[in-house]
Amino acid sequence: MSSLALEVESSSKPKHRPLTRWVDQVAQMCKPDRIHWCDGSAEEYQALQRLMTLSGIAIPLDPEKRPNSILVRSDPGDVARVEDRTFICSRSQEDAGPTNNWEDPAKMKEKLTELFTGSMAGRTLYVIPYSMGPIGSPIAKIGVEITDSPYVVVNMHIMARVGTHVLDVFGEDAEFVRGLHSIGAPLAPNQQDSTWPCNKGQKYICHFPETREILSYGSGYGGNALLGKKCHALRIASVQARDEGWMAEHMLILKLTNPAGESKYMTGAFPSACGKTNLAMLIPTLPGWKVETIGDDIAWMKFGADGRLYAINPEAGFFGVAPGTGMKSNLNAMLTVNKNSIFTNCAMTPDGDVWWESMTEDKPAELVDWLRRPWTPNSGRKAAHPNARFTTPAGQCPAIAPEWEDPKGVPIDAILFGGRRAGVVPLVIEAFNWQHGTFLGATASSETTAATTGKVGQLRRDPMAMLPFCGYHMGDYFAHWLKIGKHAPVSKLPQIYYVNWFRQDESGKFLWPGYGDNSRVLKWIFERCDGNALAQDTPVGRVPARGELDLDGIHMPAENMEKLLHVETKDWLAEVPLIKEHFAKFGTRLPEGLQTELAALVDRLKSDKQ
Ligand code: O2Y
Ligand code: MN
Repeated sequence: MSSLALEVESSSKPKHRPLTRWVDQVAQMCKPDRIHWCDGSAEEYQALQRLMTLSGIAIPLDPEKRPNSILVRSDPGDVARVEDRTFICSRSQEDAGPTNNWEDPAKMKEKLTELFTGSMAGRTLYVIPYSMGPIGSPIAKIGVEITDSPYVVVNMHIMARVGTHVLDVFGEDAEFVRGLHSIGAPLAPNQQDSTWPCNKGQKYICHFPETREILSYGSGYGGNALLGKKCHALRIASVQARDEGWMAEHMLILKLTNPAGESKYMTGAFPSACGKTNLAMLIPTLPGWKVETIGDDIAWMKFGADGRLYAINPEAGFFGVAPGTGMKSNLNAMLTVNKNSIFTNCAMTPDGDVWWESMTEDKPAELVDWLRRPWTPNSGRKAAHPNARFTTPAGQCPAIAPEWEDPKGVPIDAILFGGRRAGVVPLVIEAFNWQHGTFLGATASSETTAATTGKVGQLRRDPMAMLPFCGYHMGDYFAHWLKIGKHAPVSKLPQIYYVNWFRQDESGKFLWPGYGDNSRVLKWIFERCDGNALAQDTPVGRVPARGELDLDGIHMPAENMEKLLHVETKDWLAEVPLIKEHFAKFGTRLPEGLQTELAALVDRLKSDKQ
């Protein structure tokens, strides 16, 4: 691979002196064979795909079946984000808080300088100027990723706005987030490269929030390597948002339209494996209702001049989990990945297409699995890796909302939190107010699935689904949420909800049909926002009043509906010590407003019991 030069000439070097100086310094340290300034063009994308194909990293898929698409298989030791190797290197350890790994920034930089020195030998250093968010949007931010991985470049082409036109935003002196990434696998002269070079034993995903820097070493996979996504758009951006009075959240953004043609925008924060992408692309079963997608993973929200919160999707593509995505669970995602997509760690069919578990009802008779071994349904193992991914342009999604790239963003009416709970938590709860909603988000919990941790059914608190992504002390993050709630009149703030699609009956059967029927809950939320649906107070929040959830067209015995919305006082009282234990982690940085909410919950539960 080292002998293959890029076929495109790049004339994209900018006039931004701090940027060119930084690139020069990095090049001196990493010692690449070549430097390529990415221009973000289709020609560049094609040249890189060709390069990856010729060097054996990528397999082009059958152009009749999946035009302009490739399959890439990673090293089995580099298949997912590595939370235990992810660090927040703030000056003070206290500022990283109890939920992040911390290391002293000077020490970490010393360690990383050692590792980065010569790390790109034999390789090309790519400079990727990118914008998170539509170029020119007042909510968007710019960054530059330097990487030695062509796989990262093609993924960034899809996931962010990349290239020469972004440099206009840089001008001569704009501030930007600096991200340096190396797979940590220098090549000696004439050394044969592997098809997924990486450094399994030395992974470091490091964030320097005060200086807005990211240093990522050793992994070429997903969130570890595509630095615009989790590293910039969540961990660094959450700090920028705190400092500048806006919000960077791990949330989908959807547009819901009723049969009268009126629309509302909602965001939703759910931990991994709770179907965020599916909800963002949902096809309602309710006649006349429509969901359109703005984003499936990250929302940046800022107050507009009218006092409302406006959200943009900072990303330009979807990096979705493939297994479990099929015509029933997510038709829109399946149609999105029909072309111009990158598939990672999926299985391959004999006729040059990709396959993963639950993609089709019937399993193919034979495949090559993600580890390149022959596979049949009798092999007794999965054909695709459980964290296999598709990278695909958001604009290709049939459900994409026409305004998804509107630079001013979309005004948010409702914020949803959620998790996977077999018991205790009702199908939907409306918060009494912003502070109570913040409490619901801060105490959000989910039972783990095999896909998340390997252990099934363990309760994990994942506040606002930000546990792995908050770039600072989570107690301060809660305080920031409360501060946001004081910034605007109550009437302008989004309403906050907590949903749980996963409640089960005594025999372990799901009580709620899920999928497109989740639109019934969205409809209730929509109508609540307009004051057109009724709710009933419970100690934990407001639930739909009897008969207010539209169940037309589904078979839902009344007793099941009762069970779905039931608030069992003794079960909630049993949650209280767990919440206390969770809150205790944040020590003195836990804002008083959340203690007040916990005390109020206990009072309401106790008076309910009497
Ligand atoms: O394993 C990875 O590197 C991907 S993680 C990811 C990708 C897309 C959207 N969300 C996530 C996540 O972990 O929340
Ligand atoms: Mn995510």
